[in-house]
Amino acid sequence: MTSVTRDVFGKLPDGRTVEKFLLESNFVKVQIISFGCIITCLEAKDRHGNFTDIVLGFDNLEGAFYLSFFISLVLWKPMEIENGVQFSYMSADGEEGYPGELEVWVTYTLVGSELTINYKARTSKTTPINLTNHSYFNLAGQVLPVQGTCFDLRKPVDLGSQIAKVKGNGFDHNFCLNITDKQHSCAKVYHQPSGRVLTVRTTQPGVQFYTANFLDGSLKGKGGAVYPKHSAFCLESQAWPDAVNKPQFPTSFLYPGDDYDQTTWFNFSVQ
Ligand SMILES: *[C@@H]1O[C@H](CO)[C@@H](O)[C@H](O)[C@H]1NC(C)=O
Ligand SMILES: *[C@@H]1O[C@H](CO)[C@@H](O)[C@H](O)[C@H]1NC(C)=O
Ligand SMILES: *[C@@H]1O[C@H](CO)[C@@H](O)[C@H](O)[C@H]1NC(C)=O
Ligand SMILES: *[C@@H]1O[C@H](CO)[C@@H](O)[C@H](O)[C@H]1NC(C)=O
Ligand SMILES: CC(=O)N[C@H]1CO[C@H](CO)[C@@H](O)[C@@H]1O
Repeated sequence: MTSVTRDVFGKLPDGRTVEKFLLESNFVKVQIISFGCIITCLEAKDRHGNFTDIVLGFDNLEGAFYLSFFISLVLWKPMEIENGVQFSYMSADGEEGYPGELEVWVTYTLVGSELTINYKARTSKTTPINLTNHSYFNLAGQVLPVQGTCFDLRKPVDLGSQIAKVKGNGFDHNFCLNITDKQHSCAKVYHQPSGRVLTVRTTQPGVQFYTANFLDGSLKGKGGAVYPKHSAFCLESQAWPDAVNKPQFPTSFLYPGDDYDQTTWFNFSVQ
């Protein structure tokens, strides 16, 4: 049984209210705000049953980050649903240069140890759509095998020493998933000291693996915590880079009358 509680998170500079939703199961507590649908806090049990927040973030809206770093974020309209919350947004024709009025729904549900994120959209004109877009390094459309490279993460590796093998700052790359089913396993990350395991499944064709290469310890996060380089990772399920120009890639276009429907499952367990 998941409880859902709703409260005020803060106010935007223009006075609009940002709400927060706390979803709580016996295994996971997650807080999501209506500004950018951001997960501001996610607590998962370790092998001793202790909850700890395992996402980076900031205590409040004033925590410069949300406002100055993510100024392209928008305020979504929230609705409480069973086991979760659904956010909707109407993107006007031409917003950020994209054609069509796009109605978007993002739904977070928590059941037991698993957090599910479903993305749905409808458009009035044909448009590419990629709801987890962040301006990260782009592989420029070349699909290469990972075998024999530092990118071969198909078998477990020690993340700290693997990052050192990547040229440049660390991982910030799209991995092309080998889709055999509508829903497929995408990643498993194990933290030995706490016993926590994060497994990710998705319906999306790719995942951007990012190892927080641009954090440098200058940002002050929750409770004054300092976030150094490589102190976190992101697993962003997404369309492959440059799919709009590559007909051989899984399509990222949404056509009028069709439904965009993508889901990612984050399962927090212990081992
Ligand atoms: C985990 O919980 C146990 C039992 O409540 C407690 O004794 C222990 O100190 C906690 N460990 C940490 C790291 O918080
Ligand atoms: C993709 O998966 C199929 C079925 O498991 C396998 O036969 C094929 O070799 C895989 N392709 C790549 C590029 O790994
Ligand atoms: C999707 O967004 C990612 C960034 O998260 C970007 O690298 C990729 O090029 C985008 N793909 C498309 C088809 O827009
Ligand atoms: C989450 O992962 C655990 C451990 O692998 C598994 O027992 C559980 O069934 C998973 N939950 C769901 C909803 O798939
Ligand atoms: C492909 C794509 O959508 N790129 C955009 C991702 O987001 C950044 C920052 O908002 C834009 O500058 C890119 O154009």
